[in-house]
Amino acid sequence: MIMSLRYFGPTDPIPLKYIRQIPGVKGVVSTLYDTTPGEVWTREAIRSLKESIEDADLSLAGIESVNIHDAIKIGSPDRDQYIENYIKTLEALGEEKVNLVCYNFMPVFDWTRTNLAKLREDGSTVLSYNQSVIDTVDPEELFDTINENAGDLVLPGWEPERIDQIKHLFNEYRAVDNEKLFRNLVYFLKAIMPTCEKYGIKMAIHPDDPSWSVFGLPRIISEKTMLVRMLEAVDNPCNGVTLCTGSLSSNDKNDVCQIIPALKGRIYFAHVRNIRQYGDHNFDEAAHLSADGSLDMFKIMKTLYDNGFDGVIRPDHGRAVWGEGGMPGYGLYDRAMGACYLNGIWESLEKTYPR
Ligand code: DNO
Repeated sequence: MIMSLRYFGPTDPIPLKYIRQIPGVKGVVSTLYDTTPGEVWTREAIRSLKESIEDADLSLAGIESVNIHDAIKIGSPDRDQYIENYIKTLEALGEEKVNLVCYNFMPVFDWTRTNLAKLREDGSTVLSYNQSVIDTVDPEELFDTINENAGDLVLPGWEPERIDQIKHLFNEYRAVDNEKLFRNLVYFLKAIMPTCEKYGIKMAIHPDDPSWSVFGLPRIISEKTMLVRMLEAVDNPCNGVTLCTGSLSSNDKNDVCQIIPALKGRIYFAHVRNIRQYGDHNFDEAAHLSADGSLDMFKIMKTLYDNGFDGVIRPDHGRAVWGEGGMPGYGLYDRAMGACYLNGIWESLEKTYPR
């Protein structure tokens, strides 16, 4: 298991040297933040990212994310060109010996929240989702609110320049239902598998967050059946999953500890965080500790351990604590506490159940 942290590149308020000081954190996952979906990555840019990380005595444990152009998700006539570009990016990553790629297949939006700083009883703030807000707001308004609350920071998945495309994208997705989106995912995966096999690149799809349709858009990677269907449709070891406990558990009908065994051997990356589920389609994020939220983190880690998980793992969104500002969900302190907590659980598992 490789414990890592997400790193937002040279403009990340959390420098690599701080990440290096978290006990047991060996690597980071990152991406080329100055590229847009569909662009071909150069070997030089990848190498420079990798070297900057290695200079800090950490490893580039994987890419989160190489984002997928909407033409591929929609299945537009120009999708083959974008798939070709994606393949070229994979080749460049493979040549630079980067072999874990996280991506998602969510239309238009990546993760969605309605509040980036909900005040908790302990004085910290967390990201939260309230369905009644989504039901009354239009997507453009949400986009503006998210960006206003992000201050000077650019939230991944919510890049301000995307606002101009939103209306157009909603029109394009009108003809795409869940089945079509699924077929487009399979088409994409089949096309990239030979390159992944050549370089030993593991693709790890990130589940939809939250795990239901927002604004009427199709969403397919939201529960066990669909994850399994996706793995079976392209039954290749290079086609795998990012197990995101918080995203899947946004729907309280998803039991992560039942999902893990169904994906056995194909979980290459894990985002492990806790959430507080309440009511239908509402949740707040939480500290990683089991007692702080609705999830049994020990049971989740044990289920990963028992099912032979040996991939890259990272704590996920944290609370904003101790006066820390910065990127919502991605401050240093609570994620560092999360990493230590998860490492502690893992150590006790290794010592109690040597394998
Ligand atoms: C949010 C993250 C997501 C994730 C992408 C993967 O904080 O978990 O943005 O990186 O969905 O492609």
